[in-house]
Amino acid sequence: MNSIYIILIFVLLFLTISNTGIAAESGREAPKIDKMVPDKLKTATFSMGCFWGPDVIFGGIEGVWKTRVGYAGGKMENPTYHNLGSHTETIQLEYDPEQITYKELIEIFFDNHNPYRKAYGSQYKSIVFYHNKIQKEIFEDYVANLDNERQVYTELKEYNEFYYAEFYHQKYRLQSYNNIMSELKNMYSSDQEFINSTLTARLNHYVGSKSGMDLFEKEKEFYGLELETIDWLKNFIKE
Ligand code: MHO
Repeated sequence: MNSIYIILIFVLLFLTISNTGIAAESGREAPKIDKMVPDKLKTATFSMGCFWGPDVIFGGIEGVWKTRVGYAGGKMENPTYHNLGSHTETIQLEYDPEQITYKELIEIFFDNHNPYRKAYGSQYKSIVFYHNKIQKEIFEDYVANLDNERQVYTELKEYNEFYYAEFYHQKYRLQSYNNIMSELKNMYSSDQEFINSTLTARLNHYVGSKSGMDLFEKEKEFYGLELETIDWLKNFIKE
């Protein structure tokens, strides 16, 4: 008999705790698109100049679900923007290989920076960090088949460690749009969630490039944004 009461008390206690948990979270509803992220994502890591640009570009690629910027390739632990050591500005992506291939990502990588120029310093080097043998071979094949004689300065390195850049560098272009940011603040409970959100990756692409209308039209119902914001974006995106 006694044990039944004890169990009952625990059940009630659990219900109370879980309820306050939900209540505390009320008003914070992650956008639907962030719940649609496929399970089996793969990671790609590239350095291609200032990381703000590639964050905008890859954020608008269908099949790329997450982007984040940071530092990689150097020796120092916990680098920061103003104390980089030998690290390089780097973008890291999570993509669905059934929607986009690594070869296609490599194409985007080459099309969006100049791999034929030697970088002035380690901060802006061109690097492909491969996560496995297949990625390495795809990169090597791609370079071997470039039909020109110019020297490619892109380095090929085995992926080792990626340090997140400071929050203000993440989805950098998006962060300057206060109208959208104030709405987003109600959707995420941490910086980490904001950084790794598909919605923020997409929005950063739209405001940073004024393009991506097709993807916008396709996905906008899953963004969970106010109608006013959707209309504002529709006008803002040019193509
Ligand atoms: N200092 C350059 C590049 C910034 S990027 C994070 C600029 O202000 O545009 O290296």
